[in-house]
Formats: sequence, C-alpha cells, structure tokens
Amino acid sequence: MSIPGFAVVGRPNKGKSSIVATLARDDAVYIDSRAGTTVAADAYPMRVDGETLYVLVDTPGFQRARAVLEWLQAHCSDAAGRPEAVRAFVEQHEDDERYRDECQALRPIVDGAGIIYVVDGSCPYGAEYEAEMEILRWTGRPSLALINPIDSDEFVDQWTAGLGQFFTTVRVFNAQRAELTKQLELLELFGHLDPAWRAPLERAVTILRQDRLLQTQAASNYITDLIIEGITYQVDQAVPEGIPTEPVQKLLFERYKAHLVKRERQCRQRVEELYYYANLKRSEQSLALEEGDLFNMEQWYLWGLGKKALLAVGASAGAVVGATTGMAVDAVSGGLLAGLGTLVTGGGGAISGAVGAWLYADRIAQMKVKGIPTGGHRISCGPSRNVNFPFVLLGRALTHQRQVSTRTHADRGELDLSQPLLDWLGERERRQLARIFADLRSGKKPAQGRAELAAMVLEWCRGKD
Ligand SMILES: Nc1nc2c(ncn2[C@@H]2O[C@H](COP(=O)(O)OP(=O)(O)OP(=O)(O)O)[C@@H](O)[C@H]2O)c(=O)[nH]1
Ligand SMILES: [Mg+2]
Repeated sequence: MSIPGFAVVGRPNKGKSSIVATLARDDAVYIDSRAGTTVAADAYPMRVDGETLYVLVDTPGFQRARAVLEWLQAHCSDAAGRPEAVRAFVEQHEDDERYRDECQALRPIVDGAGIIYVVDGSCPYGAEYEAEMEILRWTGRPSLALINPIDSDEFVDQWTAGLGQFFTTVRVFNAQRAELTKQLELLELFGHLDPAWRAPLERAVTILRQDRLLQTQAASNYITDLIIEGITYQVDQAVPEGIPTEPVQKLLFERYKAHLVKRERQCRQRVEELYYYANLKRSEQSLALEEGDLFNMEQWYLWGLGKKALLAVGASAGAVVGATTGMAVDAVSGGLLAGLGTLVTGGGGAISGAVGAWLYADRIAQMKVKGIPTGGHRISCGPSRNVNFPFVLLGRALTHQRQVSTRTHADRGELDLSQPLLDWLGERERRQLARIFADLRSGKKPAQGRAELAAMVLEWCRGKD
C-alpha cells in the first residue's frame, strides 16, 4: 500500500509551513512571520506508533510562476502532454537558481504527491495567482485548495469563487486553529480525490481517532494520579533527642512542596508528550514562574479559584465531611475558611511572602511531631488536609490539558494558563468531588475513590472530542 504524500504549496508567507505543522503534528516545522522562510522542500511524516500514515511536504513559495507557465506553454502542444511538460521543466531547471523555489515545490508533485494549495483569506484574490494555479492543474495530480484566514476572512468569498475555477475542492482551513475534526475531514476529502489513497487515508483517520481516545485516557490517568498524590503525599524524618525540631519542620515542608511541584511539572510534561509537543519551551517560562506559587494561597486566588469558588469549595467539602462522618467542621478548617475569607478580601488581610507561606504551611500540609520509643521525634509533613488544595491542582491540570489538546502544532504562542479554574464546574460535581477528596484523604475506599475521580476527569479531558 503506497503511503499518501501531500505537497503544501502556494505563495510565500501564506501559512504553508503552519499547515504542515498542524497536519503532521510536528512543532519542529519552522514557521516565521518573514516571507521566504522555507527555502527547500522538506518531508514531514505523520507517524503513530512507528507507522507512517501519510507524509506532508513543506515547500518554498512560488515566485516566478508566470515565467514557468510560459515555458510550459512553449514546450507542450496538447493537454495530454501537460504532466510530462511539468516534469521536463523540473528536470531541466533543477540547477537553475532562478527557478529553484518552483522546482522545489513541483518536484514532490511530479514524483506523485497530492497538492494542497494554500492562500490567505485576508488578502484579496488577484489574477496574478492564476499562473501558479494553472501550473498545478497541468501536473494532473489530485488537489485541493485551502483558504487560510490569517488575519481575517474578509476575502474568503472572492477566493472561493476564484479557486473554484481551478480546484474542485476548496475549504477554509485555519492553519493555527483547525480542530482535529477539521483535520480529519481533509484526509477524508483526499481519500475521495484519489482512489489509490482511499484505503490508507480511511485507515489514517481511524488510527488518529483511536489515538485521540488513548491520549485522553492517558492524560486523565496522569491527572488523577497527581490529584491523589496531592491528597495523600507525606514526608517524614526522625530527629534525635535534643535536636531542635523547628528547622527540620521547615526543611520537610520545603521537601514536601518541592516534590509536589515536581510532580505537577512532570504531569504537564507527560501530557504535552502525549499530544506530541516536544518544543513547548516558551511555555516553560510561564510554568516556571507559577511553579513556586502552587503553595502560595494568595496565588491560588490569582490563579482563578476566586473568592466564591474557594469558599464554595470549602463549604461543600465541610458539608460533606459533616454529613458523611457526623463530625462538625473541625477547628482547623474553620480557621482556614476564616483565613481564606480575609485573604481573598485582599489588601490588608492578604498574606504574602515567605512568612505567609510558612504560616500556612501547616494548614496545607499537616505537620506532626511524634515521640518515638527509642528517643527523639519523628516529624511528618503531609498529607494535605486543605480542602481547596486538590481543587486547585485539578483546575490547573485540566486547564493545561485543555490548552494542550486543543492547540495545533502551528501555534507557537505560550500556553495561556491564566484562566479561571473550574469556573465551569456545577454545584453537584463540586460536591461529588469534595466527597471523593474527603474519602481519599481519610483513606476510605481508595480504589473506589480513584475510579470515581478518574471517570470524572476523563469526561472533562474529553471535552468536545
Ligand atoms: N493568526 C494566524 N497566523 C498564521 C496562520 N497561519 C500562518 N500564520 C502566520 O503567518 C506567518 C507565515 O506562516 P508560515 O507557515 O511560515 O508561512 P509559509 O507559507 O510557510 O511561509 P514561507 O515559508 O516563507 O513561504 C507566520 O508568522 C505564522 O505564524 C493562521 O492561521 N493564523
Ligand atoms: Mg514555510
């Protein structure tokens, strides 16, 4: 079975490389705002599990199409000879500097690739594009045209009419934002254009759909594991008799914190890898900035668990604890809620910096100092009994997963993680989560708690898929 290949061609700076990056899921494809970035044809295979489903060929933009068309017209007398004429042109001009870009773009096509012709829907249609479209028609290869609305869709109608004269299939396709369904639709279209590719492209669509399910499943497992660890993680340390415990407590809290921060970063990396992002480097900076803030409650507020959400989370957790164990909300969570109340009303009540973090340390990660029979103490830090903490972790993880799973590999901007957390969560789900977290915290039915949490996280990770 031959592997379908598509050459992505058009004028410079129309988003050809962006389309290649999106369709090949490859964030290593070079994209730049300057025209003439791509100077040689480059093949990018779309692989899943080591199997190449199809190949995208990125090409330089056409610069001298009119001259090429004149040559072709002078060297071909009838329509049947046109594909051969194009081949002859490429073969005779491959070393000719003047036609380097045209030869680079046409070579994969004369060698059997299909054509994806790209134009920019924010620039007007013009007859000057017709020479290159005519050349592409001469190749006789299956083709479709994509209108990429780079800055706007102002001229999409014009383009649709103009392109329709040269291509049977014309679609609007936003290189940076095309959803998976839109990408799969292109593959299906190509399957209809060339009978030889129908089977491999149907197979590609099936595999890519399955792959998306697996990605979602794996991402939700990573996130579930992280939340459970956030709820149950503990570090401890024996301290010999006579040694002051306070420095060790501080040290343990640092260790506790560092571990969970690392686990959160690890979870994000794994999720990014799942969705084939190897170069989300620019986002790392923004991740690094907030990493230290995971334990700074003031930041939780800034990070989107707003006053209402924080209090509502606390209150429903309290209600659940009260209802399921028959206990009243204990003094610590009462104090915590009161503390958060003043914290989030801002200004005077806000606690910041190291002192604040330390003050709250023991409310985030329960500190215990116990005597041990051989003398000295065992100091433990964690597990967290802060009812908001798992909500913050979950909100952050889901925001990240959503951003990663819905972006394309052409989008080189930073991940925008500064969004309200869990603001879409309904009251029923909030209570359900609070109950699951309370059970996990108390060690009750851990397997059932995990399964319930995993099912909810999976549903959220799935989103619109
Ligand atoms: N906003 C937006 N920008 C886009 C889109 N597609 C491409 N761009 C931007 O347009 C510029 C050119 O994109 P490329 O993909 O490098 O274009 P190209 O056609 O490969 O350009 P050359 O290789 O120079 O011929 C880059 O700055 C892209 O980020 C899009 O769908 N939306
Ligand atoms: Mg390019």
